[in-house]
Amino acid sequence: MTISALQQERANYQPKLPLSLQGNVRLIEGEKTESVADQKEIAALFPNTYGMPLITFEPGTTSKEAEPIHVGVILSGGQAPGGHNVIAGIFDGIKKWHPDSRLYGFKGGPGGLVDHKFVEITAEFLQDFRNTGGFDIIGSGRTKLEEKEQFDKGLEILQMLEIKAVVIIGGDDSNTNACLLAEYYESINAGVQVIGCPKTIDGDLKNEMIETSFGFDTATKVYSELIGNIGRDSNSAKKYWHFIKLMGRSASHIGLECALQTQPNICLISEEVAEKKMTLQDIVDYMAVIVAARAAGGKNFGVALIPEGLIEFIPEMKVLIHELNDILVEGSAFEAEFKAIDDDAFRRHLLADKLTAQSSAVFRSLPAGIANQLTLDRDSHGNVQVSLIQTEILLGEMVKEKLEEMKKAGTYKGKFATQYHFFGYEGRCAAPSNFDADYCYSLGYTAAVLIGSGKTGYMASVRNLTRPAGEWIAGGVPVTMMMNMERRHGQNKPVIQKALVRLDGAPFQYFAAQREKWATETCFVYPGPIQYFGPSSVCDQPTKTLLLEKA
Ligand code: FBP
Repeated sequence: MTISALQQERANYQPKLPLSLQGNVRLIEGEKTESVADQKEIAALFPNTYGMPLITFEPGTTSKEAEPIHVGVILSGGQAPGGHNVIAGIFDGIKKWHPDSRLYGFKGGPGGLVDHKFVEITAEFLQDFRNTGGFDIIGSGRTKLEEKEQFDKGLEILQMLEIKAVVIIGGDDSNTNACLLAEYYESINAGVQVIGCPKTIDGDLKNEMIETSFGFDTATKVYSELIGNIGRDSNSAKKYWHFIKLMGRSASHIGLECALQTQPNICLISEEVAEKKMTLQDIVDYMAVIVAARAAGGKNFGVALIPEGLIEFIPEMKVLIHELNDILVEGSAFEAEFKAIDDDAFRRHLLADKLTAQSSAVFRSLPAGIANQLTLDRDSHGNVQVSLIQTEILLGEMVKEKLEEMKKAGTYKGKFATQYHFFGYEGRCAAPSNFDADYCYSLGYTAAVLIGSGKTGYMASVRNLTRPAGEWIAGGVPVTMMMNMERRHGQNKPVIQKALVRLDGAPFQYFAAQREKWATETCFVYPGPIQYFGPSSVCDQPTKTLLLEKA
């Protein structure tokens, strides 16, 4: 493999570990835990892994007589910077435990376990991947591990390779499934431990014990660099409004963090839209008023950030999308008839007639292109794929219409020209920031120590993250502690609670207190690219979200 000069230098970077993991480790068990809600139901569903104590590691004095331990690792879901370092941390951790320990990677995500596709991760193989972005070392996938048949099939290969533990690196759903797997293997005395690791650029897997998911730091730094560059371009040419959609599926953590970093004129927060029950028109009016106010001051340019999941948080759109999902069920007679029609306008007309009066009016009011995007193929769960909907264009076109009305009414004088962007894939495989490089390595190492301690059903947890890495607190949190019951596909299911942006939280409150000033004045900040070498004040800063939350 040919590697860049930066990658070569980064290969030599030794990620930092918390002090407690640098030598022999002592395990401290805390109080027994309870799930965040629905304790009775969760306890009944997880009789073997419910209520376990919190675990923290401290520097120890004695080392235990250890046997080699074979471990399997799986990367699950969307890529996030630092995944390779989690694997490096597990590898170094189990090799320290015993040099004859082995690490196997299941290829292409959870499906690799079921289909018995694996590779042994050796020191030489791993070397080129240390401190790099991407999940290409073993690949990732979105197969859901939730059926007994899958667990049994997986057990066959685990037993064949004498694997005693599996680490699942994933988001909330993958870690929920890791816990189901842990519970099942305990219930049949399979002798296989399962440990989870918190991954997702979306930043929505967090709680008291998991301060942030890995990848969020690097991805938001990459997007902030790009947004800053665009802000500077906008402030130089002074002729465009840039509408930028940002990844993050449901939660708006990415948009909020990027706003805190770059101080744009507008940043929509989906959670606020839902809370205030804003209509699409309310959002358009809010944006148009800001555009007009800037134009009145001679500023016909600006930057607006739009979270990817916005559309589903607008109450009327949510209802419309649900109705469309029901009408366009894959394999239904109507879907077949609908797909056979060539004429888009006729297709939309046909659909609009099948909707309730309110949704039909909303559907008919949408620009044709967006209405068509809402009818595209559903995902494997029958849901509309929000990342395919060009919300930034929808809003840009609607703001333009609104401004034309305002012009006629004499309340707006200005020029409105737009540029559209979508940032998502640009940040998911970036070389991890020093923060993510250290955090991920520490998470992997923590997982190895949890395995060495015989634990199962835990998620690796590394806290105190706004302090230098040496002071981070490593340990384990029972996955059941983060669970509640939620309605999924018509059934009550135990799931890890998704962390949306809290409107009473410090990051949002800070943003809300500044946004009026950022809207009318031009206060852009240009963060520039991630720095890997240089002063700590530039290279080792965690996200503003984390700093405000922990202040
Ligand atoms: P995870 O939740 O699996 O980490 O994925 C996050 C994400 O990057 C979202 O932000 C985005 O909506 C989605 O993945 C895109 O999925 P895909 O990679 O399948 O296009």
